Amino acid sequence: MSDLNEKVTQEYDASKIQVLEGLEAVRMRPGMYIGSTSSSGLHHLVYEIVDNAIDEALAGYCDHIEVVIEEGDVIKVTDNGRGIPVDIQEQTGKPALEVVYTVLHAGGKFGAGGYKVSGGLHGVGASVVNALSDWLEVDVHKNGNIYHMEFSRGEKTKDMEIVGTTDRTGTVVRFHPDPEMFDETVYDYETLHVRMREQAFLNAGLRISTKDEREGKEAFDEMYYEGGIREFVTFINKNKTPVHEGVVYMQGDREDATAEVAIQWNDGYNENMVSFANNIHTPEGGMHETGFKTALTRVLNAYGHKAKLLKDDDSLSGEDVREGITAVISVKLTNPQFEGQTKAKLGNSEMRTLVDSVVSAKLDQFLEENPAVGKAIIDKAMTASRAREAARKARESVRRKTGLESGQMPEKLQDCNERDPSLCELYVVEGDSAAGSAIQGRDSRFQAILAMWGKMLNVEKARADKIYGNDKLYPMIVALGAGIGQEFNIDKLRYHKIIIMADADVDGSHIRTLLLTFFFRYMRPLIENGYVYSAVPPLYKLSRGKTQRVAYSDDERDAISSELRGDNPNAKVDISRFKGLGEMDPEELWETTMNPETRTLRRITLDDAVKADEVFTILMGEEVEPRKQWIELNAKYVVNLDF
Ligand code: 1YM
Repeated sequence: MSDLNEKVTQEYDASKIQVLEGLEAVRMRPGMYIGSTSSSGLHHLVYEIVDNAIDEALAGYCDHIEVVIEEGDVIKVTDNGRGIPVDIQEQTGKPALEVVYTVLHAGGKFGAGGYKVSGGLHGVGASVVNALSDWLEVDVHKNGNIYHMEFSRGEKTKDMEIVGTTDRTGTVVRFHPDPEMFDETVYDYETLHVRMREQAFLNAGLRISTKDEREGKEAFDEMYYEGGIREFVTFINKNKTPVHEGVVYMQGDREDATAEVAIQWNDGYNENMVSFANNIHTPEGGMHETGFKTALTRVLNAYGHKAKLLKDDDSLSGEDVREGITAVISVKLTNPQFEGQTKAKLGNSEMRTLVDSVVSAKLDQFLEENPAVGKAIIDKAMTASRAREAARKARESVRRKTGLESGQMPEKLQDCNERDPSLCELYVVEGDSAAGSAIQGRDSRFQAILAMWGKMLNVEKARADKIYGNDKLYPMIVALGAGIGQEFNIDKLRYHKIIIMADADVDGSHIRTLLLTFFFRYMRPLIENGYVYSAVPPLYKLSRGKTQRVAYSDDERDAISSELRGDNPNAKVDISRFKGLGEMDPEELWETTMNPETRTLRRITLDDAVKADEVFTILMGEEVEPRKQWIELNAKYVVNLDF
């Protein structure tokens, strides 16, 4: 495995495991350890186990990992590493394997002299997964033997014993998430598949295979990328048109860290930068991104002047040189410092210096050797620069005409009385009659309504100047009050909950997708800060006699129906399906969808910016064929088009 980190010289030694805390803490406050007990936390369990296997790969001992969803949502993770140590640990008198799975924070990687590189942030590991599983078993192939152990809810249920012989080494973990701990225990294969693909891109030479056995699938999806993040960039750009051939790849080390950057420009207008530290996505950026941006702007300006592609007084801004770029930045370091609201920002300043120097040295060299690519990039940035100047002028004229700075609010907005943004909610409502009901039903003290209708501008195909001038988006930009794009200022935002309320039909998902595309492209901090929500209207109305209830899912419908029937199996319960928001009267809408006491909101996350970008591009981009394919493939899900 040429591209993986070199072997760590220091070997495992049982005394290096540090014992920190008991596992009850995990079951008391699961959210503290895995983020949440919703679907995201459920999937997090798999990542924790896989992380240990990836650490083993980073240490140079493992080159294949399998992840399988078995019947009944049992997860099985297999690697071909050394196998978790099974010898008796002095401090506890127990096998190291048992300690790793029953003691919080136990693991070689927490002791000094452990792995060169490990996840760090999410490295709470195996014992957390064990604590949150109603059943977990481990088989370690090592020393020619298969060592087997079982657990339940963090407690050992079977002592370690040898159950057979083997001619390989590695670890196999199978677990079932504890239904007492999670809102739901059904795994989404696509979510795991996308995450594993990302990990395969980030670890060149590592093979990851995934399979969903729940519907009798026989074959594995295989992911193996010799080119690592170069292939990641090609993958992200697959439905885009590059402006130059090939991906520019840059790599460099210092004694305790390595940095890799891969970039390619396409003919679009968006900047798509994805960064990682120790394989952990850092959507809030940080020092590695800063180092990249500074160096990119400096190197391209210097090259442009040197190659006489730029006039003496021409100067390209950071935004200009990043227009249409797809960039993947990946750093691996010993002591990552994660900062920011969601701990998704890298704080190590030495990574700024490292990435800056890698890009400075390697990009300049690349441009010297590939002048045609250099010219394509500089031309693209020059066009961006001119367009940005035109956009600035357009914006100023719109501002003057419409009094954007006068604080005047658009007609389509029914504002609330409250002025503290942290208490204010903006419902963006699709359709006239739904907006009418929402205006009557709302609590006008803190709930504002913005009506939207008609076909919205497809923001993927438009540049910033058109967006300011657009009659659908303009009222929203003004209502939110924080500007767009580079000028977006979250401190000026007028509402901290922006709730998209649209029907659960194709038109509804269309408007939702368009709005999310717009937020994603031009107001991304809104999503990053967790300010964007999707309202969840009920699907069914049930009534028996005078009792009326609503249900938000098929399961809930069935549960309420049998509850209403009580002991009387012949009782008639009327069930009708809500056709749309517009059909509800104001009280119904308030009670089911808007009242903070009773409503359900789904927060829109940017968990997977790469995936979101892919879907947006497919649905909105120039290429018709991938869009057709996507819609055909996902036709049955289109109703739930959410990110
Ligand atoms: C399917 C999950 O956990 N693999 C795995 C874990 C470990 C090792 C190898 C390992 C580490 C070391 C030495 C070392 C772990 N070991 C520990 C501890 N796959 C999976 N593969 N030998 C083997 O760190 O030096 C924790 S995880 F603490 F025991 F060393």
